[in-house]
Amino acid sequence: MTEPRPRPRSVRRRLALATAAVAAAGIAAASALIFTSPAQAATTLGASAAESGRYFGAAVSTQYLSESAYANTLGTEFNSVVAENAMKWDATEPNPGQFNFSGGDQLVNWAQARGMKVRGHTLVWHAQQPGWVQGLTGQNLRNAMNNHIAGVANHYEGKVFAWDVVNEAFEWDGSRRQSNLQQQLGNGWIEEAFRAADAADPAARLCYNDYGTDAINAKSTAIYNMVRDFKSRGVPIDCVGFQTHIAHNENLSSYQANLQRFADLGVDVEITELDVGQGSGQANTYGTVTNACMAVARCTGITVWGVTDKYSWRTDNPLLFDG
Ligand code: G2I
Repeated sequence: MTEPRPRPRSVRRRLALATAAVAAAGIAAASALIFTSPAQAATTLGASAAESGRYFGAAVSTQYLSESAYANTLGTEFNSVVAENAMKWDATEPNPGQFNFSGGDQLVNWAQARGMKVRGHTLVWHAQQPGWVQGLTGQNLRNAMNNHIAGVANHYEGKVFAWDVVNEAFEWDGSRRQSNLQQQLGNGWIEEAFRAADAADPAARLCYNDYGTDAINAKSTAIYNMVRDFKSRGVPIDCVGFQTHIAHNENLSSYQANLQRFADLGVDVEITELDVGQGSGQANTYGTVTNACMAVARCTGITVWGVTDKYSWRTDNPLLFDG
């Protein structure tokens, strides 16, 4: 990742973005709770989401928790967090069987002290694998995957409400990504990962998480078919995460219908990594995504992929806040 660079920004634009998301959440909540007086309407993202039992979270890099502006915005506006990197395989198991939970624990403690929920991200992914995993083959990789899931999910049992058990296992055309996991373990590896996670933490919500699934398209349909198959065979899956890394002018005409068709399979849906590129319509796009979640009863919450543009993985100012 390149060094974050300072960029000039408009405070007014920031306020407009956050207000669009709060307004979208508040309007839907108010129509459900007709006794909510305007004077008592929530003014933060987290409190607005909580009015309908949802969460509004942010991805967090623990190294920035010591910055007061970052920590204040995070603690004030959001009621859920996810580790941007600290709970991934390379961070949590740098050497075989030697776990390091320092970053993840720091975030969990910070969140718990403030009554915030914690999402878990991510148990199994083709990226950010430690070097020792990348060269494993066959049964050795299978054992490593299952041991990793058990070690991490056991450690965080009772502390995270949901896990992204498997991340980004499909290609745009709906085929399986030809990762080391797919090539070494075959088609059954995703199911195996969910069963291992269920054994390690039976109470956590177990999610499949991916990007490019913001419409009814070949990729989302392949994932839909997998989830339908899992539900029909009793494979323990509880939720699907829609990352929603999108452009300011993204075509979202089937976004809500797509969420709804997954919900109709009997899983929760979550917006897990929302960010929207800067440009005309950016605030409206945040509003459209928020309204879609509010309109789907099983859409349990929204997470934006970072607190401030200053530390975003993208360079097109995609987040709700800055310094
Ligand atoms: O790529 C955006 C997201 C797509 N979905 C899965 C997410 O887990 C992913 O997050 C990003 C993080 O935002 C980045 O911060 O995942 C990247 C890695 O694939 C993260 O970047 C990495 C850099 O590549 C490393 O060089 C760096 O050491 O962050 C690491 C920690 O700062």
